[in-house]
Amino acid sequence: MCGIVGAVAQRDVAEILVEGLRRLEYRGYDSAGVAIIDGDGSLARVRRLGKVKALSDALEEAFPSGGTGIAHTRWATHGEPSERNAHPHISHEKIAVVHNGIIENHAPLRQSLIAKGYRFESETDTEVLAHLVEEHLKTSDSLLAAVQSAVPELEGAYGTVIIDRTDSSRMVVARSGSPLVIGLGIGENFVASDQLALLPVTRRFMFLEEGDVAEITRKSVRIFDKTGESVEREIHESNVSYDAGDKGQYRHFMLKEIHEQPSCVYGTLEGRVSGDRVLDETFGNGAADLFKQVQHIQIVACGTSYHAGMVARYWLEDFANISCNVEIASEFRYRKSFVHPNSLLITISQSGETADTLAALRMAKQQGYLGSLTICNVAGSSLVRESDLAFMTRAGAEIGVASTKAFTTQLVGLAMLTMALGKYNGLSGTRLQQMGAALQQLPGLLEESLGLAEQIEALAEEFADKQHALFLGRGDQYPIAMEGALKLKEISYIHAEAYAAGELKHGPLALIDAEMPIIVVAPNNDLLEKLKSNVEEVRARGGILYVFADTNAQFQSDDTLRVINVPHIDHWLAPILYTVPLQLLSYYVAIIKGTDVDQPRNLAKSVTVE
Ligand code: F1P
Repeated sequence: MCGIVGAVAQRDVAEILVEGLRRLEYRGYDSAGVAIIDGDGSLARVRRLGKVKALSDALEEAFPSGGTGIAHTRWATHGEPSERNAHPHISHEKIAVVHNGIIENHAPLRQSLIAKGYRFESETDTEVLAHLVEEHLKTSDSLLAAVQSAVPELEGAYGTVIIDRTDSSRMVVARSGSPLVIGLGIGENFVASDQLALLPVTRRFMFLEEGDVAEITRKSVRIFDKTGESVEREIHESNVSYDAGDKGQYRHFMLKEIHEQPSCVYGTLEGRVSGDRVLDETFGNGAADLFKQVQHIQIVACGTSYHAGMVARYWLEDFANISCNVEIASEFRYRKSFVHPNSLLITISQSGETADTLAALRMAKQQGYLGSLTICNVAGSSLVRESDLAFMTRAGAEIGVASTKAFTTQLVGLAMLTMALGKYNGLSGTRLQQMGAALQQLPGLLEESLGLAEQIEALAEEFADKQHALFLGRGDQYPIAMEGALKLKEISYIHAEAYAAGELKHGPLALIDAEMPIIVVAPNNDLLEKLKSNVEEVRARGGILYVFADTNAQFQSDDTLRVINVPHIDHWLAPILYTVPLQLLSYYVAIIKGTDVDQPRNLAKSVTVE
């Protein structure tokens, strides 16, 4: 979603800001802008609808000089995507503001500011913030004090950076609900909504906490918590490596990330599984004590991460003998749910910043859970910091908006959790040994499954003119069918639905005809024979089937059924392996359709508003 970059330096910062925005492009946005206090103390603001490239082209002719500036990529919430609604927003050519999140009480604030004589140029909630700070500045002796007195009036979520044209020595930042990280340089300091934006200029970061307001100058950072107390925040040395321009040999980040899965899975397992044992410490300090007490699990997540949770429910109940519920975070957070005794709350999120998931965690903390664990790919993210335990997937930065390697490594984390909990709940030593061995084989099998790319690329031709597609699976492959359908929707814009194959006759069979491709995930498990019957039901009604099947599943290709053989795997881990061909299918269909694979329309990588 929206991205923020800010800088206070001696050197000109325009290029640093634009490069920062470029590194945040993957998050999804529709317009971009910068504001810089130039040498003669005026505000130079440039905004463009569309890509950061359009902004940098506009800036190319005369890069505004100046060492203090803010920049933003906007993902529209209030007001259409347009140059007028793009950030930064300005009050009286004096205050400039960039903002992530939503100011929920923007309407009454707007009315009261209009009554005080402020004129609004945009339809955004953010412009309220610019005028509000200017109003408070009239009765405050510094920008910091003005922001501190303005923020209690705000309802909703914000990560914001504010500069004042009349004082280029500082910027003031505030965080509530939208992440901000301060990057520490030598004689210069920075801020961003994601450390990736600042990696070219620093590796030293301080993560702001909820309610923090900070004043950043070239040589100092002063942070105040929500009570106004001066506080210190720990400095983290980042080891994230990411070159925004580096897709390597690949045409898109998504394809690169699909191909990285064997090594990411290997990295996620490394040093954490030995024989039949998953080291409890992998989940954080105190995990063993907590795991021994767990009798129930509640999983909360959104989108692709929710599908990982759905797979985990099968595993946790089948192997670890622990009851488990899974719910979409935006639903969970707004209803009263029953908390079973000794329940562990698990959140799953690639970004660690998803607003609904974070809100669900915060709500659950008041409800008597034994503790909370997050499965996450971003160290230092809000979910990681606010959860009791964290399992870090080691997928590396995922740039493609549609999640791929983050998903498969989440599943690896959940598989390891199943073993770790199973150990305390009657999972036999022999089975644990087999599971450990199967995990170790997974990277190699994933590599093998990538060998299907050429075959799937050819197959994709048959999908490109379709309007709809149906995905079918049973048991722990049902969520994989859902994930396959989501991927196809996200990047090819083809309408796709997933059904548990047993549900076919309860409705979707009515849709079957030769225009509706039906994709089936068919590993060689206990449900294979049932699934075969479902396949016949579709065939009998003229449907065209594409079956991703275990080499031993004995499906025969013919005019109405195409078999794509997937390597044989311990059926436990089949959901991870079968994800890969479905990712490849949506990728190649999207390529034929010519969509923006890495940044699909209307979607964002980090969904920091609800
Ligand atoms: C959830 C999610 C992703 C999806 C996209 C938008 O995010 O729905 O699954 O691929 O990036 O957000 P998260 O909670 O896993 O970060």
